[in-house]
Amino acid sequence: MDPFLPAPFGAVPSPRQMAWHQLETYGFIHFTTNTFTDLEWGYGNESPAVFNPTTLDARQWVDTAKQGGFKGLILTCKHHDGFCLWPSRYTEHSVKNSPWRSGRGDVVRELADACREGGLQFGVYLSPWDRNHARYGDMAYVNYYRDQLRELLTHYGPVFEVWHDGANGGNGWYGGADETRKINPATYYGWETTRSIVRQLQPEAVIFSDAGPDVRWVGNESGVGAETTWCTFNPAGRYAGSPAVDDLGSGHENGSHWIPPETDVSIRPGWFYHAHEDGKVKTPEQLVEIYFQSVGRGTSLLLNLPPDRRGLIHENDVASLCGYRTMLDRIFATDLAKTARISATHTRNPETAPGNLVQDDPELCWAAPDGILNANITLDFPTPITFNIVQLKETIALGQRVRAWRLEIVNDQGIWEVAAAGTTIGYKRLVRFVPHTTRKVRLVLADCKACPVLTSIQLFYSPEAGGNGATKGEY
Ligand code: FUL
Repeated sequence: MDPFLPAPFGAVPSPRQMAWHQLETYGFIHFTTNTFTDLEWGYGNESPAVFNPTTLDARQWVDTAKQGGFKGLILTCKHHDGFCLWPSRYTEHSVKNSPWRSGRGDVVRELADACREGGLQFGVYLSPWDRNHARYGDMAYVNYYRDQLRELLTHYGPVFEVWHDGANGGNGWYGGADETRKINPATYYGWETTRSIVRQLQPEAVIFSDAGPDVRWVGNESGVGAETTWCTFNPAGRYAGSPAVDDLGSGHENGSHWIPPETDVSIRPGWFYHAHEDGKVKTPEQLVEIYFQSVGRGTSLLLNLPPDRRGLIHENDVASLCGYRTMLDRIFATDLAKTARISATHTRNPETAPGNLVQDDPELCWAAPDGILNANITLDFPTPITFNIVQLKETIALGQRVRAWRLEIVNDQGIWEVAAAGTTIGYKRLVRFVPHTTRKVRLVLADCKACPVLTSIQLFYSPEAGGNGATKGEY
């Protein structure tokens, strides 16, 4: 522990969670028999013969994700229909009985390799609910699930995230039984044991579910994080598929564990590719909006890019994603805060000077002395700046401390005026507002749970940042 820094406050991220926060955006790949049957949830009775992408190219998925600025890809190795995209030795219901690559293909291998080659992280989604498996509902299936997880976590190199979705039980084919099976999601899967398998085989991987243990669901599939986002969370009594509660987005201010939210959303209306949705791909503007409302609210963004029947990400999706990236690059091209002389009402010591906030160095921070629960940081500019976006970063390695802040400017009359305000900051907080021109800006940390510690403050100007150019809903 650095002697110049304050002691950590409350629950703090583990090293694997810190690495995950820094990814910020990564992609989801939903692909299975559904792609060929036009379904969202396969019933489990699909013949492997339907799985036959004509020109599957995992490198194209990786290239597309990289063009979007994404740092990883998570593949639906098995969705609820039970079809496996790798030749699992525990089932015949997989690519090995499909015509694709004459039954010798392995989508998991192709994507894991392409990710490694392209410098992306690779993650796995393995649906706990399996509508194909005859033994779904008893212990034999849970063992099967764990065996499959072991295959995926042993044979395909490093995995950065293991995704357990919460859809559970219901009607299905179940090896021909063709019936409805109900399980108790709180107890059936024995999650503690399954998690220990992940920890043992891939200690660096974060585990996602509705309740963590490393990353939690944001609580909706529309790409929106909560205005107030605490990474702290009380997971007691929660599990994958817990009845929906509306605290997933906001978390718990004094939560016992660090379990940050992940915002998952599809670039199309559905999670799987459907030709009839080719005209409904989200526009670059909509994706930028999602970025501001997810990453900009302290969550990570998991954006789904479903390959089509060729096994390629469709041209419309590629075009939208590139458009989104170009817009973001333009919006964040120039950090105006860098030209400021920066001072603070309270500073802990010379090592944590306020000038650190504009250095663009995640290792540096500004910190207030112990016991200081509100402080101001002032930026003086040699010439007036015009800006309409603020980006703040809290030094989350030491915990989430800020409960309320506002950004003020000196207006034409020389009076301090509020430009923006918010509650939590966390890993990253972005707020857009009407443009202001000024030579003096101050960040008022109005209410903190412990002495504040920030990593950066950045200011940008962009006429295309969206958010209706207004502060509405932001404070
Ligand atoms: C949900 C599933 O039911 C959807 O099909 C999709 O995979 C989504 C990401 O998770 O639980």
